[in-house]
Amino acid sequence: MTQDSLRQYLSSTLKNDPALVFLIEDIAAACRDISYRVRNAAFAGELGSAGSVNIQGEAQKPLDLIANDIVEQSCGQNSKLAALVSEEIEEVTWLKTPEVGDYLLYFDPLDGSSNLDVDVSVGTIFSVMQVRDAQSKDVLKQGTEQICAGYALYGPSTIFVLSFGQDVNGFTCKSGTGTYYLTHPKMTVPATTSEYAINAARRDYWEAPVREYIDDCMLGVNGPRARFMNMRWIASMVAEVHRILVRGGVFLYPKDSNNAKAGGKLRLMYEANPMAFLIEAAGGKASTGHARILDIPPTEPHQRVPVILGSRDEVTLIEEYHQKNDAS
Ligand code: AHM
Ligand code: MG
Repeated sequence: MTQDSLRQYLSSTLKNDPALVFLIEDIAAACRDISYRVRNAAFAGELGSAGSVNIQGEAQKPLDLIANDIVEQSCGQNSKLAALVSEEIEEVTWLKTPEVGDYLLYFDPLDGSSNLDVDVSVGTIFSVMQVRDAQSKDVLKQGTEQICAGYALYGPSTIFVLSFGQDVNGFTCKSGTGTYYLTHPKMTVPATTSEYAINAARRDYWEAPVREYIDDCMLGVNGPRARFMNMRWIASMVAEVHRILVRGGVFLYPKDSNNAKAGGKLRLMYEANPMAFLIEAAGGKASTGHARILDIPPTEPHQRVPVILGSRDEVTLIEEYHQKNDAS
């Protein structure tokens, strides 16, 4: 079987936009380097904690910071990249005076990094938007403005998944050569599913509609779902979204009484937006429980939001639990 390389795919898909081709290639190259650093971290003394906290108040791992630097260095020379918004850096990094058409790159350098020490899959998530007003240093654009989003998953293989809003395509990095080949063309999310993912340890914090939905799932064949509902929790959103793009499912990180003050757990600009963009492009749905994630007006670069995404009918059903609760 002949597979296109990422380079071939990008140059045929983005014929008129060489600067975007360069940017995606730089991101993909950064992900290859991060993958290498993750796989070799134990030899370099790069596991464990860095002893610092990020803007979210979360302990940083050495690899969070290393991954951030790798993306910055790999993409920072792109003449059309105006700014970087990273989970690990409080301030927006402006690289130039913004001009119309310049790119803005939002990224989570190492999602799921609490899994590093236990050797469970982690990844890099990214989103690209474009400057619309010259001279305006504005990175707070809603998710519908994304022109491209994707992630790299560092699991048994390193896979780079990408969408410009139509198809979602996955490219596996071939060990030895480091070339990415199109191995997962046109990934789609089935409309229905019997699999959900949530951190059930937080049950006492959940709002009523989430608790009712999960309780109904757990009742299995004897409950309102009338079937066995399988459960998964990896604690790396990037790995959960990949599973959903491969075999369907639903992922929830809802607002609850413990994270409500912050607005939720996951970050809008570099976690929820890019994943919502990919899931919608693959035929799925992404919601807060009340509204479409891509329609959320951002208020700050590190804003957190509730996230419910995956198979379309299942997300709609969870929204109905919220509507019923609102009406009662
Ligand atoms: P991170 O970006 O600091 O790794 O945090 C985000 C991660 C998600 O990947 C995952 O879904 C969630 O946090 C796991 O949370 P929990 O610790 O409640 O299982
Ligand atoms: Mg993350």
